[in-house]
Amino acid sequence: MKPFYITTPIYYVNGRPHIGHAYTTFAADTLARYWRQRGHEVVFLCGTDENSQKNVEAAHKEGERDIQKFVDRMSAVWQETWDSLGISHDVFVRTTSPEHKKAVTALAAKVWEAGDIYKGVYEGLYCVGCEAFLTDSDLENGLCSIHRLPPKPIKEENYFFRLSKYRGRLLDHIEAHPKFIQPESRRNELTHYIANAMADISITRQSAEWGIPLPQDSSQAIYVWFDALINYLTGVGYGSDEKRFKKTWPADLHLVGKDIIKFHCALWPAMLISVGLPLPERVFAHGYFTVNGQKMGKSAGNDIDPTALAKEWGIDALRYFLLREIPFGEDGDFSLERFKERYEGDLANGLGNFAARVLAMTEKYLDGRVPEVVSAPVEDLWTAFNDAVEKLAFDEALRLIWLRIGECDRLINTEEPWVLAKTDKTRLERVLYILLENLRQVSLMLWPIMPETSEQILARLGVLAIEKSEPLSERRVWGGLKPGTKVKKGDILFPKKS
Ligand code: ME8
Repeated sequence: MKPFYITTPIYYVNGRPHIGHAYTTFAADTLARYWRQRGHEVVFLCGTDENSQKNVEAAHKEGERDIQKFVDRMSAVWQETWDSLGISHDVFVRTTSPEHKKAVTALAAKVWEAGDIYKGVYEGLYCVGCEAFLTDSDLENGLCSIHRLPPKPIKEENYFFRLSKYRGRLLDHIEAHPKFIQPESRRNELTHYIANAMADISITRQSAEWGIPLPQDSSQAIYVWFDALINYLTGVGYGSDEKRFKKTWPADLHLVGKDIIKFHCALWPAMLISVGLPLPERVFAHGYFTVNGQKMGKSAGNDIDPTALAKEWGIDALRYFLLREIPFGEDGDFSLERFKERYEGDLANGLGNFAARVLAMTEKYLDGRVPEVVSAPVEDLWTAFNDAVEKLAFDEALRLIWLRIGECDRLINTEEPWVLAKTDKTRLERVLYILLENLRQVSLMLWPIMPETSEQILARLGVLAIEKSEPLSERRVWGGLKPGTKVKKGDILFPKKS
């Protein structure tokens, strides 16, 4: 069976990862874990985009003349960051690796043979921040609307890709495959762009001191986006391991921010059609978030380091916050104040308190033993939960879980187990079973989003960790918590900070 193949963008190494990069990567990690938990083979790709002028400038700024040394050092920082944040990627691509370079050269040669590359003169405004030529609609008062810097006027002879030739085919594909670009607002944006604005694109730079040379004219370096997009192929064996490549490609999901949707939904599919490869199934663009209402960035000095936050509050709390707070696909805002509110309210007083209460009462009134199974008194949540995750509505998926936690809290308050312990042991056992089994169900559901917390609760419930157990289809059935199992309360899951 074909593995579920999911990718994040490969990030530039001109700086360290900030919380915006962690956002995309956590979302992709959640989906990778979601499918693994459901028994699918998954290939989850991350990486670094290294042949970029931005990286050269960053190296120079640090006084580093050896660009390769600089990107080696920075790529390691990105890899270490993802490792320390528990990202479960299977592949980490680097675009300065010999395999990637070789495959990019081979693919460019194929596009050339297809007659899709021609020599021309480019005159226009280039923004190094975007690594893109800008059009009028990208400018505000003469500055790049994203980077707020004046673009560089460039006039040079270079090579063009016949992107406009693919207009009709791209539009047909988008129409025939409603899932290809999501959410729908982005799909409409792209359809409009492809139909009205998309033009041939220059895919080489004349004087680039850094980059992969064009095989047919080595005085020119291949444009960083043309090179970077190909990572999604080279990361799974294109040009080096055909068997692996055939098994894995096409990607099931490219996860990107809305800033780079045009590259992924116009240039990239056109390149693939040009060389006769199938297109990715789905590209999903999430929104951008600000920090305390301000655009996040190095120059603004407000880019937030995800590792520092995770160290203080825990990785799972950060994952929870980002995926719960900002509806995936929409823009949002990050503030420490909101983060603390959700930490206290949803995690410490919500999930953490629910788990602690149920486990403590079982210890206290039932000697820590799971009572007899009670048949399902509540509606099955799984279908709604799975639907939400599969449409990448992570906030909705989490809201459903927290509604269930709220129902359980109300059950505790109305049944008052501490009274039942003295008056009605049978009823007490029934109530506690329902609560314990709900806690188990909720933990199984939470695993892709908050893996560590989920494992901790499952361990306290005396059941197996996710990866060591039977398939989820069996585990998720109500009544899986076996009578007699010993449970323990354990430490506080989300300690309060003040
Ligand atoms: O564009 N909010 O790399 P990049 C949400 N190398 N997400 C954000 C964000 C924010 N404020 N800031 C950044 C590149 N991101 C290319 C990609 S892929 C073939 C090449 C995330 O380092 C979001 O995923 O500039 C965005 O698309 C990405 O970082 C841009 O990362």
